[in-house]
Amino acid sequence: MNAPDKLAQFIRLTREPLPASTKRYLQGSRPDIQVPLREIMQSNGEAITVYDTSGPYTDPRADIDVRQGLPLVRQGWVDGRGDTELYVGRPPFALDDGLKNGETDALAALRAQAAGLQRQPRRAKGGVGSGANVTQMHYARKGIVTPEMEYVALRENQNLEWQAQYLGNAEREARLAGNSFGASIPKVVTPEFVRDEVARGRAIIPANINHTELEPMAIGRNFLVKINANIGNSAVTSSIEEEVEKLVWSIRWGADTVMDLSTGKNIHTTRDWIVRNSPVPIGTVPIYQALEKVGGIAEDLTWEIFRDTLIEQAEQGVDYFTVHAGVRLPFIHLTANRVTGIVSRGGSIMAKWCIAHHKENFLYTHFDEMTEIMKAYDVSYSLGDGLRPGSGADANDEAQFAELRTLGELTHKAWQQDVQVMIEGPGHVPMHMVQANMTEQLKHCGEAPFYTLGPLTTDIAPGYDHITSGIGAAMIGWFGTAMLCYVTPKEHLGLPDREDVKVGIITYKIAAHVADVAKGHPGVRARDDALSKARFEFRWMDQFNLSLDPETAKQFHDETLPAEGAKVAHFCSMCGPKFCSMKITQEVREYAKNLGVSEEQALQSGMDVMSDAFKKVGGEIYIPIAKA
Ligand code: IRN
Repeated sequence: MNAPDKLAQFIRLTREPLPASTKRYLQGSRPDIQVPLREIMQSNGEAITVYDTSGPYTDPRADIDVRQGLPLVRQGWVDGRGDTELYVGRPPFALDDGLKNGETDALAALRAQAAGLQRQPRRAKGGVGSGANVTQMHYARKGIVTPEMEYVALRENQNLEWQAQYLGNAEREARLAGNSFGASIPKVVTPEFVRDEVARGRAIIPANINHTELEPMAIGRNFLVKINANIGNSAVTSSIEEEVEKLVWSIRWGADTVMDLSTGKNIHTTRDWIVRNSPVPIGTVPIYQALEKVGGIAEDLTWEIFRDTLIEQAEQGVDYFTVHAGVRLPFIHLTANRVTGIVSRGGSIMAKWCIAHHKENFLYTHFDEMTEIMKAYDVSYSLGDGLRPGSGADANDEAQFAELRTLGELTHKAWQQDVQVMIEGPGHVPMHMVQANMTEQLKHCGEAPFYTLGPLTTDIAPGYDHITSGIGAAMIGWFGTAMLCYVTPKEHLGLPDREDVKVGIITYKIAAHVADVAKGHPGVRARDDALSKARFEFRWMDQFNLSLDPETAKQFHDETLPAEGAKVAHFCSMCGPKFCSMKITQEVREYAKNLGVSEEQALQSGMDVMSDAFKKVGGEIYIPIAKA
């Protein structure tokens, strides 16, 4: 089987909806605003809806051909604004073997068109440098509510009916109320609220005008916490098909954005495949590709090569760029006495360039020019943390915070041109030092969304760094981080495979969800409550189906009790039939009901009976064997 066919087969497999799940759409104010959600139906007839990142892949009605890419859900919205133009972009496959083999640009373009992957790019009318601006922030600041904003608003509201019931119970609501550390989370997200958050820079909607396959989403402290999964080949391993597989796989389990960190061969084509087949925003670190273009020699990088790379990727539809513009020349010496020096790939590339030329980082000196490019395509900045700590010992040091303050300064510069920004954060930070990161970020970066890598709370568990970092991610998510960059069990050890990607995502879905619950996001507890109820009522299949990873939950259960009958049994193999606490509670309730007394009275009378019996046998805890 050839590679695209193998991929098509894999996609058929991942097109299976998750168990008991149906894709539904919320209808917006115009026919082409249809917001997906997943409805999980329980055996008692009650349904729970959950946020759905899986795109058309899990919609049985969608006709998907990976060679053609996904349907262009945003095309009408972008066209409708009438402020963009088609133009002749870069030749495709600029760095791939096609051109290296002597193929002309025109031939390469034809080949790409035949493959259904080459699209004529679009930019703001007038192009880069004309001042034209097509960012969501620009519209928001003009008071325009875009279809993207309305889409996001509908998407953020989950289980409104459940909320009505829950919020009606004042005692419970008060007891379980969250602490959002100063965030202002609305009870119902409206399109106007989204517009206001984007206008203030407190949220971003990463949505390149060339990524019309995108189902928009928001990243911001007052919205649900999001997670990012990194995929990408390296020079050593992995192929284009495998990368698209990882994309489809990642969104199936809940990745809200995906970053393509490819560094090896076919970097341009891999990205084309990924963007054309992605319903979630795609991020990249363009300096990686720029480095490929200069044969891996950091000193040979120039602003011009970097600028061309930005435009090439913006034309393809990349939604956000990690840019390590805060790695300033005067900060580099601050890392000299660190235990782990500079651990960011992009950060170390820029540090090497600065030292070699003894010049200020060209990403810093050309920042305004770069922003001109971002606004012509609506690419969002993800300002990179090139000086993040790579060990607990280096956490919160001057190098890290000097860079963070610079990222704050650059945020305000980007906002002058209405370009959307989020700020990347660490890294490795012990638990007691996590909150300071959020506090500093809020202080210096004007509430621009924070996007952190974990942080890893200890360094002693290679092989388990999804857990060491999941702890830090849950904490910092609660304090206000808007997006969590996942870490897989293979972190520090090797390139993750499909199973590692899934484990990383599920771990981060847990971190994001517990943060949402702690912050008091309305509606998010619905799933916890439904699952708890199913557990208490021994509705095993419902318990599996409501979980983040139904397959694993069912598999673990079935390892010891595989029979179908066990799926309705009132116990599991953990405690066995006699010691199941939930079963005993239910028996108490049943007993009380039969006696026509309250649960407390039933318990008391049971206690009295046992107390009498105890006294009758002498009232001793330890009874001599002979007497017993
Ligand atoms: C996220 C927060 N801090 C770093 N990240 C991610 O790390 C970033 O989004 C990208 O996926 C990756 C960049 O790594 P380097 O180049 O900084 O090591």
